[in-house]
Amino acid sequence: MEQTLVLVKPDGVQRGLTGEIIGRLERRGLKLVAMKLMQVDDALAHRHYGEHVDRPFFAGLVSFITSGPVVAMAWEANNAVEIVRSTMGATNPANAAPGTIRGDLGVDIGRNLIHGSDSPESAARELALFFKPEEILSYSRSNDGWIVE
Ligand code: DAT
Ligand code: MG
Repeated sequence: MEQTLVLVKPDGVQRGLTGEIIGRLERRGLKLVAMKLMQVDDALAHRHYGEHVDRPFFAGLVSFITSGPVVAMAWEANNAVEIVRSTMGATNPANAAPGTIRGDLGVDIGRNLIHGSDSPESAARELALFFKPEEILSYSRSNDGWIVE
């Protein structure tokens, strides 16, 4: 089963939108398999966002993601990466469709509330940065059969 890393970024935590964001992913039918409130340090921020190191916004991105607690989660479903990405909406909330997390809750690309891995390969790499293998749980829900055929 595919798993993906989600972060409620510091703006989401500070604005009291953690429950709103988790609720949307829960209602979609994704299964929560790991979660923790944590402070991202400089080293973790650099590893997590390593692909963007040469971009002009990199320093601001690191400073933002380390500016307060984040809620790190692993969510599971068939096609979890794509389902989370479509639920998040476009990177820039100004272009994100209404009905998406970023499209309903944000206005600025530098305060876009949520991170979701962009491919199964990124998800595996990012999940290993944020969670020990034993922190990602395996369990069934009594209503799984009403969510997946
Ligand atoms: P996403 O978070 O949708 O996967 P990304 O991986 O391209 O987007 O970029 C990571 C984060 O960096 C993004 O959530 C917000 C920030 N960012 C991206 N492009 C930016 C830009 N042009 N100006 C400012 N911040 C940007
Ligand atoms: Mg990305």
